[in-house]
Amino acid sequence: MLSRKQVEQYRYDGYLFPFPALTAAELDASNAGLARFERWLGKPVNEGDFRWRSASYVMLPWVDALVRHKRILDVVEDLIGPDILVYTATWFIKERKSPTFAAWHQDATYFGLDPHEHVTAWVALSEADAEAGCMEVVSSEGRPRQRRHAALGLQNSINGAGQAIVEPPEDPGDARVAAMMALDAGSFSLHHTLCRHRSAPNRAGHRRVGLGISYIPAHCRLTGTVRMCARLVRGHDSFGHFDLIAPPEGELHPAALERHERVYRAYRENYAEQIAAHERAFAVQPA
Ligand SMILES: O=C(O)CCC(=O)C(=O)O
Repeated sequence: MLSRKQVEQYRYDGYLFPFPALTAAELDASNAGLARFERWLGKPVNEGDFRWRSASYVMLPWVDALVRHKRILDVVEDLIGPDILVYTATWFIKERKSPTFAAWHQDATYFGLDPHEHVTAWVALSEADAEAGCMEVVSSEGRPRQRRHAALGLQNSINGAGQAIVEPPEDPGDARVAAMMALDAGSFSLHHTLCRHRSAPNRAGHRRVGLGISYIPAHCRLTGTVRMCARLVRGHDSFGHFDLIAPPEGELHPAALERHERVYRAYRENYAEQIAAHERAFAVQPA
């Protein structure tokens, strides 16, 4: 459970860390699960089609267990309330000594969720320190706001669209040194959907593995036209803004794989729609 001070800190900064979550046995089981998944794929998740980085709780029971982990949900509940959906979960993997990085960005940009209450729990399945290219964050200083982005398709970007904030910094906070969200394996950090974050290449001798789980309260809805799926992981959904998905029937079970394809397609459709919506919202108005 979070203290009042921690909740206030999160509301002010837009991030909070570190929190221990997985036992050594859970961590081993998760890494063994990831190795099985990569054997099935025939390649590292991060080198395969982007679909395999997305929403793997739909087809892998051990990831479903991770997104429902009590220690994670207890903390998330203190921030967004008792009725919790998983909107998506993404593998963020950087091979040892690799140039993979993330440019400064905000998760809210291409998600289209309203209100801005989405929180990401970034769960480390390996050590993720500064050398390994852990996440860096800048405090929102109590004034979070959506910044202008462009989907630049940056080379070596860990984010699908290679998106980056493209507006110039305008306040002293922007120039301040970012906090390094270093994590031990098995622990997690939290960042708000409007928190600016980035990460540097992995200079360490080990693979950096993280799963970013996107949690939203059940009252959140999508602003676009795409009907999306979500997994109810705690409480009740009395809003019906999403199609709730069933737990996987088994590891890579055909029915779960079919469902995953539907979930992923809707995710991509919404994402593309939101890129266009963001560009319209920030378009310079003719004089
Ligand atoms: O894992 C990283 O380095 C970046 C992660 C990220 O952008 C996110 O969790 O939203």
